[in-house]
Amino acid sequence: MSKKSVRLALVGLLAAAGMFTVATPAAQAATRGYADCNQAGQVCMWEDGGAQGDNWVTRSGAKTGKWEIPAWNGDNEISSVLNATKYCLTLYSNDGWTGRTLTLRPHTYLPNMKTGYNFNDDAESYKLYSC
Ligand SMILES: [Ca+2]
Ligand SMILES: [Ca+2]
Repeated sequence: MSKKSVRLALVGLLAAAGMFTVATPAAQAATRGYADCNQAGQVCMWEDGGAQGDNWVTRSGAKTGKWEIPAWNGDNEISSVLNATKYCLTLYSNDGWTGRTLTLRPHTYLPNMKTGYNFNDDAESYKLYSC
């Protein structure tokens, strides 16, 4: 079973147990699209190519730093990335800023990591830094 299937099954179980209410689509936050992310000068990462699917990461470009991609909300899922900040963005294939890396220069968009980058569904943590 894929991680996504496990996640969906878990949500179903918890909902069936009455532990929480499943939000209707209208109640969920709108997925952040390419245009909004670009205009805001942020880092955004999406489940699918072309800035589609779940928007797992939205990070301000106001300051540098290191962040985890949450284990059940983005790890090994990212297929497109926009770095609309003035900083360099390095993706790491493992938690804790370890493993293989892929670096995006400032103002760079990778619309489809399935082709050519050898990093599809691979990123688990990331860093923003001056370069
Ligand atoms: Ca993906
Ligand atoms: Ca992670």
